[in-house]
Order: sequence, then structure tokens, then C-alpha cells
Amino acid sequence: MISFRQKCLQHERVVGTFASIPHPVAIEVTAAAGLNFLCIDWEHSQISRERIEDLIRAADVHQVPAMVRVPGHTPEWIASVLDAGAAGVLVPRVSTAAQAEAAVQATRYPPIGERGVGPGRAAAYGYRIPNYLQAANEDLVLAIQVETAEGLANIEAIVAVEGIDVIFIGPGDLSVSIDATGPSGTEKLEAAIRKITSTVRAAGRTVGIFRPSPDDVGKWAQAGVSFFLLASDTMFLGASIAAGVAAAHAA
Ligand code: 3PY
Repeated sequence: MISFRQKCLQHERVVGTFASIPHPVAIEVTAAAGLNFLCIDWEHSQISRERIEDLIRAADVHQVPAMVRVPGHTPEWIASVLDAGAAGVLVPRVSTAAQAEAAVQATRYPPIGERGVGPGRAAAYGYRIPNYLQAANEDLVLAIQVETAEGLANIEAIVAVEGIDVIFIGPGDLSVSIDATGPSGTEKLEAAIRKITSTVRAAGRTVGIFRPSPDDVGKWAQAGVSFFLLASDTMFLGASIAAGVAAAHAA
């Protein structure tokens, strides 16, 4: 069976969502919904490092790969969630080739990178270290987020960094960073997203994007995006409750 990383690298469409509710029950409910993967959001939630390990465990029960969005570029955070068994990392706010290269170094073991060897959950608490080292370098997904004006300006150099699997666009942050918020910024933001997408695809690499709803997933897939993070557990929960309540009032 083709691995999650290979699906990403081969531009197969994968659809996931951000998991931000710090409880394994939410992961189990979300994981059973037919997603290709989950991304546990350590950057923008109450989720703690200890809880991340339980959430990954819950996703594993459903055989859904669980990536983790780390809060920043610190190599120890990246290694720590990979040791917990994450299927990969999403590193936010990568704006230069040097930052992209540092993410590769933190994610891969030597000779590719500098990740430290530890007897964490991913290596069966030490029993499987020899097997795990090679499997980790082959199977873990490294996605970096381009979401700043600086990242947009440096996109050619970032795309040239070996070892990045997915260049993921964060439209919310990007819109703020390039001063393209609200309806008046729509065209400017769309042009920026298209520039990143076409540059990444011209280099044969994989593009991802956050979309708050599925409405324009088809449009961005046509533009060359194949890795989608669709809303979040809390967004789906809120929208579903609101729709149910509205329907009950209207009945
Ligand atoms: C963004 O849209 O900026 C994101 O980071 C998505 O979570």
C-alpha cells in the first residue's frame, strides 16, 4: 500500500482537518469521518505535549496519519512530536530557504539531517530503534507553511530546498502579512496564492492549502493544489450545531 508521504509526493489529493480539541474522543470521532489525515494543532490550541501523544494514539486506532503543527521552528519540538509517533510535521511561518533547511535538519536523521535518536513511542520505546531510523527518514512528511510577505518573496529559494515534502499556504496569515484582508484584498491574495502554487508546481513539488470550507477546493485542485487542510474540528462542530439549531427554529 502506498504510504501517506508517497501520496503527498505524488500529488494525490489528500484531505485532512486541524484537530484542536484536546481530547482523544474528538480525535476518534474526527478520524472516523473518512479523512486522509489529521493535523493536531499545537500552534493554536490548548493541546499540551503530553496530550499530543494520546491524540496520536487515538488516531492510530483508526489508522489515520496524524501530523502535528508545531508552534515554531524549535528543533526539539519537532523531534519531540515525531518521537510521540506523529506521521509528520507542519512547520509554520517559514519565510526563508535557511528556515526551510533547518526544518529538514530537525525532521530527518543523519546523513540527511540532525534529528536526535530517542527511545520514544515512535520507536516502540527503544525496541525498534534500528528499524525506525530508516522508516522515519522515508515515511515522515515534512510540510512547511508559507504565509508571510517574506516567504512569498523568497518562494523560488524555498522551493529549491531539498527534503521539503509539501509547501503549505496559510491564506489567513498571508492576507494579513501582504495587507490583503477583507473583500478588497481578495484579488491580491488570490494572485499571491497562485504565484506560490505555480512556482511550487513548476518545480515538481507538492502544494497544500488551508480552506475553511470545501466550496473552492475544486478550484484550487485545478490550480495544482493536492494537499488540503479543511477547517478544523471546532469549526465543523460549530457549523454543524448552528445548522441544526437553525433548521429546528425554521421547522
Ligand atoms: C492560515 O490560514 O494562515 C493558517 O495558518 C491556517 O491555519
